[in-house]
Amino acid sequence: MEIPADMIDRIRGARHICVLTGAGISAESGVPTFRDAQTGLWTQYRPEELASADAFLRDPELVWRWYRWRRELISKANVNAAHLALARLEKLVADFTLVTQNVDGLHQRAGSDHVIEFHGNIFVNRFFKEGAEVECDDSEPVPTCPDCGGPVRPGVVWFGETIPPSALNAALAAASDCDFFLSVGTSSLVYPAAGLAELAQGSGAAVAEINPQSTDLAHTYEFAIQEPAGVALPALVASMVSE
Ligand code: BJW
Repeated sequence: MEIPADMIDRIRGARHICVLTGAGISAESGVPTFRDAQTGLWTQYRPEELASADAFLRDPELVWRWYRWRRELISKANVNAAHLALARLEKLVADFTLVTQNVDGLHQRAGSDHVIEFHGNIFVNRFFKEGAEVECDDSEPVPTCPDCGGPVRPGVVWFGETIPPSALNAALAAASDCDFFLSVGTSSLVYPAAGLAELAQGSGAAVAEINPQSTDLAHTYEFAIQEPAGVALPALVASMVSE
């Protein structure tokens, strides 16, 4: 596939590129997205019914079963061509910021050095009440703190919870400073992440989306590439390095 020449010109001329990724970038690694149909055991649940403090209080064993299933799936997944292309892009551009909504750590495994984890990391454990990180045996149905016995939860950001301030501030600063913003593999339905593109655009950046299904916001962007990330991102990087 070919990336539009005017998009490549904008990227080549950019001083600071900010990329936002969502679950779609890991789809080609076999990690299910949230709003495409859930697979296997979890078809009967919507993410909103599992990814919230209310869901955890209602049925912590169920929520832990979901996270344990996903941890295992992610541990066995391999990085794909899209993750690798972004790791390469980081090295080609002087000022580059990668913000991911994903909790799977696949960007880091692909070699991206600076990743802002907007929604946390699935392999971290935290106290349910205070949120501090904790080491514990997480094979129990509902893991507990070895010292105080309090319940432990996965270190991710659920609906109704605030984004970790350092991640939020770094992402807001990058979106308002960049001159090219690229949104990859996200439905752009979940805020505040979905507002970053608008913030960038309002600050003068050109915005592009890569997604095989056009999103509701695509018509507001300068460029929309309806291709899988594993096809479009390697093509984009190849165009950048070719004369
Ligand atoms: C491909 C592909 C391929 C497929 N290549 N692409 C403003 C307006 C309205 C509501 C709100 C608002 N501000 C806040 C809210 C509330 C809420 C929210 O946004 N709700 C909406 C659903 C309406 N937001 C929050 O609660 C956030 N907190 C917050 O705002 O705090 C302030 C506050 C606190 C208290 C009170 C009030 C305000 C927190 C949001 C946390 C989201 N957490 C989750 C779970 C993380 C943990 C876990 O992994 O279990 O994050 S939900 C889930 O959605 C996950 C994702 O990161 C996030 C986004 O999903 P994503 O990545 O876009 O995936 P999908 O599945 O939606 O889309 C995949 C896309 O890939 C599709 O488009 C495919 O086409 C595409 N695709 N194959 C490229 N090969």
